[in-house]
Amino acid sequence: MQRNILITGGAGFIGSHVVRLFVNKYPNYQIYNLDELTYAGNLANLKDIEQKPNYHFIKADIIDFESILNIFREKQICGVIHLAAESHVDRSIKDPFTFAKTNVLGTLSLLQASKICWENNKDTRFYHISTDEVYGALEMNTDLFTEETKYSPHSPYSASKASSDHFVRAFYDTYELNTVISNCSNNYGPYQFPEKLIPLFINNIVNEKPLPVYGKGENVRDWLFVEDHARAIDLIFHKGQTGETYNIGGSNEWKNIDLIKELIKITDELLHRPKGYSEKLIIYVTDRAGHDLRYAIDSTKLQRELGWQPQQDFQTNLRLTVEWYLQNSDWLNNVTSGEYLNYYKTMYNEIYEN
Ligand code: NAD
Ligand code: TDX
Repeated sequence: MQRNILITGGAGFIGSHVVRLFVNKYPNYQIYNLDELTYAGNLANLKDIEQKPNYHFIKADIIDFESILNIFREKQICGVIHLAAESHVDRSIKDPFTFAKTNVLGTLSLLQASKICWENNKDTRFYHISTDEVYGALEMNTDLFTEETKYSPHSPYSASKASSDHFVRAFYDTYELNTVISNCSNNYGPYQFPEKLIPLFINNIVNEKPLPVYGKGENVRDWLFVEDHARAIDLIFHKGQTGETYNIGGSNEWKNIDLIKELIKITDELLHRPKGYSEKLIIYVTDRAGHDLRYAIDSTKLQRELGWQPQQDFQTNLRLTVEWYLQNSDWLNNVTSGEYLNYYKTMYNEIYEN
């Protein structure tokens, strides 16, 4: 059956993996990648599939409701996988308005267009991609986030994502829109913008730049390989129950400082540097404001109901990720020039001034 699917944010990190999976796996679907190409959007992430006949790119801003409505009508969109967002916590602390606009108003604009266009069509689905950060922070060695955990966002980023989740549920409750939501833990893998911990630190190790650890490096994150997230998204889009929420996580908790030492070990080895050579680059900097102590996801529901399991182990995928960044220095150099450099010089003035 032909389906016209809109994937928002498909030029970003996770979105590009989802677009690639859908374009390759479902040749009978028309995949429309809608992306505004902000600093985080990069069409180079999709070079290998851009010529495929079922792939189409649309440059548009999700906040622009009239344009979104026209696109829905013109392309006869019947499914949405919504990933477009401002996604970096540190940026949200500096500029919360952009996060409210994109993440809240942008999501509302897509929901409203779906509601208007899908009134007489039952074969539709609005899938909203969210984050574990909406649940707040966990204490060390205690519970995990389940789908029943109360929302308690702390950063402007997580508050904006929580708000967008509430709008999605409101459209299900009020208009019976066919919605589904997933909340995922920290992703890592190829094509991640190097402002996030893993690609930033790989890049800095390569260039022998400081590795700024926030606070004492004691915070814990649950890391999931991006392709495992993309496969979960495929399953949930096709088989998830309407109105439901699914947590996605790696069951793979790492204290930041332990993960950083592991990254140093792998990267130094691949660069043929002496063991522990780059540990001298670690510097402890002022903690992130409102820094959540620990995230950890219970994904039992997704495993039990839809049969999802992460593939391969963390060590294999982390090594594969480091190798990818080392082999794709052009990609890394392109995204770490211009606006990015200015941003980092302002963020870490004292660190990067030399
Ligand atoms: P990203 O920042 O790499 O990509 C976001 C994409 O959205 C970019 O291509 C950007 O150009 C696009 N975009 C931004 N504003 C837009 C607008 N107004 N209109 C159209 N396009 C716009 O993000 P990511 O890390 O790939 O995250 C994707 C989604 O997954 C987000 O919704 C994020 O909240 C969620 N998520 C991310 C993680 C993670 O670890 N990265 C974990 C859980 C959930
Ligand atoms: O320079 C750094 N130093 C540092 O110690 C950076 C960039 C991060 N950190 C710490 C902060 C976090 O405890 O590393 C951890 C991971 O940081 P990020 O990569 O910024 O991710 P996080 O804040 O945990 O949020 C991520 O996971 C959930 C994504 O950015 C979100 O989009 C996603 O929703």
